Amino acid sequence: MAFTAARPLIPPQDLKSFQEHLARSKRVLALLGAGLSASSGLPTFRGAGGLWRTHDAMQLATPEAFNRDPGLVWQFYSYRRHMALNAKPNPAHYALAELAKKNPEFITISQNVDGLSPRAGHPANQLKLLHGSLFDVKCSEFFCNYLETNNYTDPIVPALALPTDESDPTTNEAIKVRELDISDENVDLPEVSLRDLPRCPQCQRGLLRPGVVWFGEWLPRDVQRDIDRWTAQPENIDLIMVIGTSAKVYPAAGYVDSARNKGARVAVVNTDKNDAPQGGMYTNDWFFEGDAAVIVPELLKSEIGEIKPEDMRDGERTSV
Ligand code: BV8
Repeated sequence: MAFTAARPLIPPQDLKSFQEHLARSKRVLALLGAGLSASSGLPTFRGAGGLWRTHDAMQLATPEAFNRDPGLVWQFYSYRRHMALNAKPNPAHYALAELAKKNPEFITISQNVDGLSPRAGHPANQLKLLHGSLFDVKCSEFFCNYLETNNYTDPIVPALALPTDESDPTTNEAIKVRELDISDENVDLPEVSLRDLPRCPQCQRGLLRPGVVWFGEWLPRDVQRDIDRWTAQPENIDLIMVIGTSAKVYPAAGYVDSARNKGARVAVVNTDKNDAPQGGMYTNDWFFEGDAAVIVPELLKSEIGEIKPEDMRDGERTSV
């Protein structure tokens, strides 16, 4: 999918004042949400009314849903793994990675579990994956600490393979398999039985579950500690960029106010003018309305130059 960067309508005076502030900024934060990956073809949580098939996506992202129907929850996550593996980081992912390479005091807090920022080469020590990753799996047994990172096997077990439609007349080859989009409620979901779900190789008892943070679960302590240590340093925070997030989920959304309390100016990038952080917008803040994949590279160009297609080398796609 070619990313033709249409010349965005960023008001020149806003672009100028933002880039002047960025040039002066030493300690910078970014808070990322699903909107950052929207132009990579990945649905946001709010997109499609927050539904996956007929289910509230936020309800599926809970330990209760997994205990009730682990097959359905695994179909939801296997689908998202498949989509993310077949998506590509966009220029905004690369631009943020470039700024991180240039400024070691630029810390990025991501709510995204899609793996696109790591694949864009974002330095891992400056990228805080607050809600985990689709490509980590762990045992669901309370007393088992089994964790496997960077599992890109797709599907993770044969029973989670996407149903296909071999009768698609539009194909010219003899048998061209077309994967069916199971996020569409009109597509039948294959039966998945408990014994076909991924099992923990360590305790041999528990089911494996996606290595993401579900609602009602604590955030990864080490990640939260790292962020809190960095924000608690005596120096001011000069800027926080709030990119493609509705900033409604906590504790993640709370970092906007913590940065503000440390002197930060706020720059929001969002397609929806109404999706400003709950604390509201102050006079010397910026709201850049539009597609993050187009606006973010433009905003950061003064610091990192142009993001050219040849710069967009996609990293971690080991097993596809
Ligand atoms: C916890 C991983 C302690 C899984 C996720 C304080 C107040 C109120 C509630 C709470 C509170 N503290 C805690 C809570 C409860 C809860 C919470 O916040 N609930 C919300 C719904 C009110 N928080 C928790 O449960 C957290 N844990 O608090 O533990 C505890 C422990 C025990 C008991 C009690 C408490 C855990 C939260 C983490 C949950 N896991 N993800 C998975 O992904 O499946 S959250 C998940 O949803 C995402 O990670 C993200 O955080 C959130 C979705 O938000 P966004 O990413 O912003 O996406 P969204 O679709 O909403 O918006 C997209 C935006 O992009 C829009 O603004 C749109 O306009 C814009 N956009 C679209 N296209 C583009 C674009 N912008 C630019 N360009 C585009 N092209």
